[in-house]
Amino acid sequence: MEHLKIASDNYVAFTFFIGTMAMMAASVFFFFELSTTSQKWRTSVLVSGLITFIAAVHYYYMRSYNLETGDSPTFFRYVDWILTVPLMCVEFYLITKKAGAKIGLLWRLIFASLVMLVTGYFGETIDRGNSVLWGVISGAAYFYIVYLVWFGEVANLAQTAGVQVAKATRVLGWFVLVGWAIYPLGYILGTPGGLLGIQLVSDPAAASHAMDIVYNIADAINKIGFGLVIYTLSRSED
Ligand SMILES: *C/C=C(C)/C=C/C=C(C)/C=C/C1=C(C)CCCC1(C)C
Repeated sequence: MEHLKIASDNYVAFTFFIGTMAMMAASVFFFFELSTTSQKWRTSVLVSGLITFIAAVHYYYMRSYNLETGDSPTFFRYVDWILTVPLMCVEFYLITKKAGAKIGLLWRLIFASLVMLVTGYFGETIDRGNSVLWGVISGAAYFYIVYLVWFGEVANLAQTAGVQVAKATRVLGWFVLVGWAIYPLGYILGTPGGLLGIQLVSDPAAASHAMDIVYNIADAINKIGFGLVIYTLSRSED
């Protein structure tokens, strides 16, 4: 097989490569730190490591898929998200559990995240002609998660779970509000519906490249950043 080289102006392949490395390094870090993590936070830090590890495996695959075909690995991107985003919901449940979080809250968060991702997948692949409609439904599910974390049950429980949990939940809330909002931006750049029918990038290849770069940057920020907030919490006093 021909040896594939990343061209110096191939930012898509480059961000897939950096993403793979970053997710691998973060996983090694979280897993190794487990041995010095107190019992109370061990599951939370383990889940942080699982999130970046699952992403590392997908990124390893997506990196070579993209390099060999030049295409966007949309299917595996969504497989990754469908596994990792619910695990981020698990993190919210785990840190508020001691304050009385019920399993129903976890299921609601997971259900909303699945609606958000499945409708996004429809808009990107199966029914691209209606990408605005699917994007709006996905956005509604996204705002429901934002609501739960900022004003709903997660926020209320975090208030009674101690200063450190409240602080961590607030920072994670910023990740959900700002870090996760990068994804709809990638979707708007990459789908034909664009933003309410306005196509921002008209060349289809350039649009799909823009989308991949935005998603790759967002994944690194959100998965590793989220994990580090949990890690910091595990090193706090309460
Ligand atoms: C590690 C992966 C994460 C945190 C992925 C998060 C993905 C989203 C928040 C995606 C959201 C979308 C919308 C809100 C509307 C358009 C379609 C999506 C799926 C890109």
